[in-house]
Amino acid sequence: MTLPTPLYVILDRGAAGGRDLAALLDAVLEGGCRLVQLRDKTTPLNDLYPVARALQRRCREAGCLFIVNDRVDLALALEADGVHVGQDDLPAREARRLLRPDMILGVSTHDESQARRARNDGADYVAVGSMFPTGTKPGFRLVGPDLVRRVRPEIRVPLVAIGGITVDNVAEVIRAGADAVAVISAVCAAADPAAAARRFLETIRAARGSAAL
Ligand code: TZP
Ligand code: MG
Repeated sequence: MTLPTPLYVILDRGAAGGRDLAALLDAVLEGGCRLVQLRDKTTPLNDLYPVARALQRRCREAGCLFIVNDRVDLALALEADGVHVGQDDLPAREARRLLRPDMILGVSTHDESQARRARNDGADYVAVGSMFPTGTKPGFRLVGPDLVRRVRPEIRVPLVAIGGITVDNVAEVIRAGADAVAVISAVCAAADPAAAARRFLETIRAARGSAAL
């Protein structure tokens, strides 16, 4: 699988700070993002379902992939484009077994052996982080762009860098070999999320151009 876009925006209710997720999604789409994840660790599933359904519909209209964080059951019920699991969620191998074959499986990893296992368990993309310190994930493990550099040669599935990524440091992780970057606060908590998404895409494009030189 190849990721259709290098910018992966994670819609996180906490980071959105009370802003409506549908409005946030519209802004992110306007900014050019075509890969979105819903991450909501607190809303009861019964309440989250209709919200997720509405966001998914909007993504479909816009030609944007819609991935569900943590919950394989929700992803299956929605027939979402995919699900993203971490090291504390349903094991990736089990998620892969439950998902439809065409659904995307993303897995969060924090070292080489986790990245290898994720790939072997059927991940379509492997997320690595945290690239930089972040206030969004308590207890984050700081691995830096160096982990991207180390796993790049042996992990052939797309690598998504995550954690503390901003427009100012995104070029560094792209040059380290990341295919895409996943961001929460730098877009969801931005005063102008559409402009933030646009600036990310421009900066990533420029970094890719200079990496190829
Ligand atoms: N996994 C590793 S770091 C992180 C997650 C979910 C948080 C990313 O959020 P931000 O605000 O982009 O640093
Ligand atoms: Mg998780």
